[in-house]
This record gives sequence, C-alpha cells and structure tokens, in this order.
Amino acid sequence: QVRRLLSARAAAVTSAAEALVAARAVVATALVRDRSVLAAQRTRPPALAGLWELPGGRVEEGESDADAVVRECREELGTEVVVDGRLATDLRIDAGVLRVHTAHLADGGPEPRALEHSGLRWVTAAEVPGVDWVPADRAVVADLVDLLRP
Ligand code: 9L3
Ligand code: MG
Repeated sequence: QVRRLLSARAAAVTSAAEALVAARAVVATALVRDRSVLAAQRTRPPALAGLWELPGGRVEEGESDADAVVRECREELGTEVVVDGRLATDLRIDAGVLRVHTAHLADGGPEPRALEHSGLRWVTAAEVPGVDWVPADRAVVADLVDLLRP
C-alpha cells in the first residue's frame, strides 16, 4: 500500500517536472542578410522532417533568450550571430511558446552550414510565403515579409 502510494507520488512529481521542462521557452532565429532570411530544413521528428524552420531550440537553465540564440546558431549552423531585435508575434508550439529573435552574422564570421539540418536556403520577402514552413513558423510569415521589405 505504502509502496504503491510512494510510486504514485513519484510519478506525479516526475510528470510535474517533465511539464516544467517541456514548458521552458524555445527561441528561433530570423537570421537576415542582404534582405533575405535563412530557412533551415528539419530532419526530425518525422512529422516535421522536410519542413523549413527558423533555426533555434530550447532555452537552457540560466540562459537569456539571446544566449540561447547565439548557442543554437553555433550548434546548428556553426556560425556566430549578433541578436539585434525580436519579432512581435510569439509562436505556439506543443511545448509552449517560441519567441523569434532577429539576428545578423558577425563580421568576418563563418558561413552558416547545415550541421543539424538537411538543407539551408536564403529566402527573400517574395519567397517567404511560398516556403513549406513548419506549422508554428507559418504564423510569422507576415512579420518576416515586413522585416525583409526595404
Ligand atoms: N520549433 C518550431 N519552430 C522552430 C524551432 C526552432 C523549434 N523554428 C519546435 C520544434 C520542437 C521544439 O520547438 O518541437 C524544440 O525545438 P528543437 O530543439 O527540436 O529545435
Ligand atoms: Mg533546433
């Protein structure tokens, strides 16, 4: 009886902890150069594989959003970025909320490479609406078009 209660309690604590981890913020990067934004093709999970996203990922413990953007761009693109703004629209994802920051490449830094994606492409304002974005990122198509327009 006691054992069953304890294991039920442990399960409740575990699922609360999982919910907290899952609810941690996710950031995405609108990396802009020459009036184009970098789109990256996801490889996982199967439901998102082949679709395009603004690169990014989960904010880790003790990180600011900007720290997370810089780290994720290093990990996923092998590049150095400078965060310079933020889009007004937050994205809804299963895990919670995803905030989109704008950034540019650091002067003289390496070219972005697809270290964790199956492809990269620079997309102009005219091309943004036609990209096969992951569902969450479709919500910022209008913001991206505004960002890239002269
Ligand atoms: N996600 C959606 N759009 C994005 C990014 C960077 C992330 N532009 C979603 C996909 C995952 C979750 O956020 O469900 C965590 O992202 P990742 O760590 O798998 O990149
Ligand atoms: Mg990621």
